[in-house]
Amino acid sequence: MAIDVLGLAYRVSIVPADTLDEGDTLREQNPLGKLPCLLLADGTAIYDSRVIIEFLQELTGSNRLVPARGLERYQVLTRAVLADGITDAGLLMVYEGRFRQPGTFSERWLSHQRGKIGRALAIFESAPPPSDNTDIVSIGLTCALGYLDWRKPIEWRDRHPRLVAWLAAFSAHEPAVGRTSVPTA
Ligand SMILES: N[C@@H](CCC(=O)N[C@@H](CS)C(=O)NCC(=O)O)C(=O)O
Repeated sequence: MAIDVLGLAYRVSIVPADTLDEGDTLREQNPLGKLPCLLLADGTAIYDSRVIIEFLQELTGSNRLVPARGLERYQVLTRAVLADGITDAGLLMVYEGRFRQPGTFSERWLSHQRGKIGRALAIFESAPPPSDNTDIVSIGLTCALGYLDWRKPIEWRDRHPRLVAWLAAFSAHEPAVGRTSVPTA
């Protein structure tokens, strides 16, 4: 989404990778085997998504997604970490189902992750970001809510009406959301 927002889509090719495939070149590019990973023409690999966003922003000479300096920069980065934490906890819940045999899931672990998601969602529900501004927070929150909708580690819509409205409003404001969302059907 950041690539799209910064007008760099024409310079970047999206290459699918399989994080579970030991033979996928992803593990040579990012030893952690995680996506996203930005590969430059000279072979330099840049990860994770926050670092990629900072790099792309510097490339375009803008401060559009992350403020350049001052307390505002660290407040925005902290909110972005809170949004990403929802995705990270959701991923760990999904992986619990994916990597363990049925019947061996740890309810304590799932509940631990659910707590992180619930607390972070409560903060955003009480103070959603402006829906008419695209930055690293609104991008991260859109990805987090999109991930919850996609993989469904928890149901979030019933208890977060302001976030439901925020996501609809932000998606209407920022065309990159529609262009980068998971295809349905
Ligand atoms: N904080 C990282 C999270 C990256 C991440 O966890 N990506 C998942 C996407 S499926 C992944 O690659 N998981 C594979 C794994 O953890 O082995 C970022 O924002 O780039």
